[in-house]
Amino acid sequence: SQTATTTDYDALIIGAGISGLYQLYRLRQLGLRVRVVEAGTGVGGTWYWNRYPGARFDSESYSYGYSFSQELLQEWNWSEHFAAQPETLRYLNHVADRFDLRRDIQFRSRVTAAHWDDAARSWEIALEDGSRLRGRFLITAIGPLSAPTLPRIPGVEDFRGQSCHTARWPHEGVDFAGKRVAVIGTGSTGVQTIQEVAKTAAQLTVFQRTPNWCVPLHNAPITDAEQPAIKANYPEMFRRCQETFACFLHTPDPRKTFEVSPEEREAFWEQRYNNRGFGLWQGNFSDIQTNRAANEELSAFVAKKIRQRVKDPKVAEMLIPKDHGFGTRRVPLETKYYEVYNQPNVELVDIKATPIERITETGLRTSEREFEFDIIVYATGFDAITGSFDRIDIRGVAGRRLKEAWAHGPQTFMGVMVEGFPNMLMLMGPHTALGNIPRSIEYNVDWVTGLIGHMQAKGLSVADARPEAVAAWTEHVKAVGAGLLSNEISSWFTGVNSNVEGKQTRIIARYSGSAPAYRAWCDEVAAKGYREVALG
Ligand code: NA7
Repeated sequence: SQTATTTDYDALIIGAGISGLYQLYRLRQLGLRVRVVEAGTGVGGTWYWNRYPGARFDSESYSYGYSFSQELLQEWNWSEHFAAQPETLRYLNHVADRFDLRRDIQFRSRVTAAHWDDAARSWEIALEDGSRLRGRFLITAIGPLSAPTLPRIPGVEDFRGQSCHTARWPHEGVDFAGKRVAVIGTGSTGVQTIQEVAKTAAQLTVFQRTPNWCVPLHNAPITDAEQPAIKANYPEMFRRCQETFACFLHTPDPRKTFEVSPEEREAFWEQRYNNRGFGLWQGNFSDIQTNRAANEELSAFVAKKIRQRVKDPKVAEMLIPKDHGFGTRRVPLETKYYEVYNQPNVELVDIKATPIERITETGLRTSEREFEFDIIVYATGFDAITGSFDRIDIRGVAGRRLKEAWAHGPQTFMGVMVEGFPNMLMLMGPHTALGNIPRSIEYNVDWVTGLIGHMQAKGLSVADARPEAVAAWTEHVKAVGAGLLSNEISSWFTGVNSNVEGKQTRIIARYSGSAPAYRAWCDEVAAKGYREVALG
């Protein structure tokens, strides 16, 4: 509306997950009036929605928590090196309570539209129930993996048993005991689910389109003896996370793969395979993600492990990826995943060879067979990175739609701003460095808070990225992504989702350079007074 000149809030934040909670905390420190709108009935974001059995960290728990409060770090005890979802959700609820965040959050509030009002220099958002809110700044804390996608297979609505996407898991849980269960999808979610369901289901059938390279998580409880050492080491540990490529604890080896002898290489990989977490992926030789021959060597090592662990050689071959090398997609971490296929109650179906033709009332039908199930689990992933934006009708200056602005791939300034969408600030938006997500989030939030604080100090109310800054950033994103094997492979890293119209071709969806390089760029923009941003 042309007449409205006041705003209800200084800032509206969409989402009460890890980024929304911390952004609220930081903006309060600036004295801003902030409202968080959250679709769920509670805080936690990813950890609120993804309640499927076996959901847990693949990053070390202590490296994943917030780092901004010494008191919080010292009072919270993680129970395992890789905590399970219920514990993480408890942690995020604890954070919300401890910092009294809930009074500024409204739940059950899904945002359907967000429109920039040039006259009022503010954003107006609409909720599903028709209500509207206004705010000077619009901060999207909507997560890179929050728009779940069901498979585009005919008959999905016909199934009469229980069916569920992993990211829309019922709060009361699902009992698999004695049931005939299908799991569709073998990404990191599918792998975690399958391990768990196989324990109680009468019969588990896994429908696999593309196998992934999975390696052992090696989870363990944190002992009473370890706890104080972890707490004493926090500053050093977070410093290490800031130095690594993607903020994980694992440091790459500076050597190149073929600089060491085959025996030494084998021993090095063996050691990494037997260690906790992402070591084999993030802590490998420096050329493993760029040198094809090196990557093939490593892939052969992991293939050998799969063959050793799966008894039926035919099944083992089905589980070994043939179309992409190790680490070129997100590496699922597992706990006895491969051994599941040695169980008599578990069957693996290759749906590249025999595609699912239809979901039926009683199960599903492949090109070869009819199956009956009590439960179908869809572990089919997300319309990643841009998908969470696409489902909100976001319009900037002159009513321009964000979805159209990004029709040929996202264009942003540092993944935080979009030209023509003033005062919209994205946390974990496209072309941001992802990696160990809370580490990246804290940086993003601090940067956004810095910009808003700067504007506040100078009495400015509108910020828009300059077109040349967007062009330079988009070029930089392309440049740092060149030569990375992962950018030549279809996955959510490259914006491909077979279940979403128009997302069949690869794009560069995320910033694939190093986190330190990302931060250096953003730090410099702030240090030089935000010259790349038109402020008014
Ligand atoms: P992913 O990694 O995108 O995995 C989705 C899985 O579902 C993958 O195996 C897909 O096969 C499969 N899929 C998707 N659509 C279909 C259809 N239509 N038919 C059969 N199979 C299908 O999602 P996740 O939830 O596992 O993980 C996402 C991220 O969340 C993860 O990387 C972590 O960072 C947290 P495909 O490989 O496409 O052939």
